[in-house]
Amino acid sequence: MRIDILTVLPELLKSPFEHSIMKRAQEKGLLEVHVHHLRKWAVNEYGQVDDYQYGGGAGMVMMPEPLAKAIEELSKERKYDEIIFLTPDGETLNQKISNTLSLKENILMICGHYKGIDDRIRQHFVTREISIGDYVLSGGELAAAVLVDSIGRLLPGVLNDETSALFDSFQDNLLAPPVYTRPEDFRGWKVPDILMNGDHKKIEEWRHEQSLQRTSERRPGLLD
Ligand code: 6GU
Repeated sequence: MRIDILTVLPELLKSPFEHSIMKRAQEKGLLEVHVHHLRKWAVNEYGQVDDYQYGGGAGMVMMPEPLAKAIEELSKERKYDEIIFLTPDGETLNQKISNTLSLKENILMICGHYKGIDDRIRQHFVTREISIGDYVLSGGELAAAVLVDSIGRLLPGVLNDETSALFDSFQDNLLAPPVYTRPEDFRGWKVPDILMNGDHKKIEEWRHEQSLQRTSERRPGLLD
């Protein structure tokens, strides 16, 4: 899969993909992330990409021309399956959306800034609008990083048996069960006996019960 990201803050998107699973996904050639500086398509030599909003009001708006030019130039090289605008008024991200997006070949993400982007870009180019939750971030970059990570880890071959996504929280609408490692007795706090007796069938039953219990206590809405 290839993901292109349009942003006015490319520096913010360097580190998130240079470590751990995202790094491995790229090294294995399963994921390509290309970050593009929107200023490359600025309307003048000063690098302008935003302007005052019509109708008045505080805050700048990202101009349509740089975004349209960038989208069109990138689209000449490949057909995007989705052009996603990261925005707090988009559809709230969940595991199902990430699962669906992980099946695509080419995705273009647009990070908004200031008051947002000229609505004509949303109407004529954007195919999907995604938020990562009901709170406001300064820009779409961190949200794009979250989205890339949640998609990238689902690509076949990225995770191994140990890190398998099959047992993640949310993959079956259940939260993950509690986990323990050495030592067996830490400050008098003991690991549950059932995990120590080697009966794998019993352990799986226990984990499933714990998942159900956690989900009903913490996120009852997931069980509906
Ligand atoms: Cl995608 N962008 C911004 N600016 N804030 C957000 C968001 C996105 N998702 C939640 N808050």
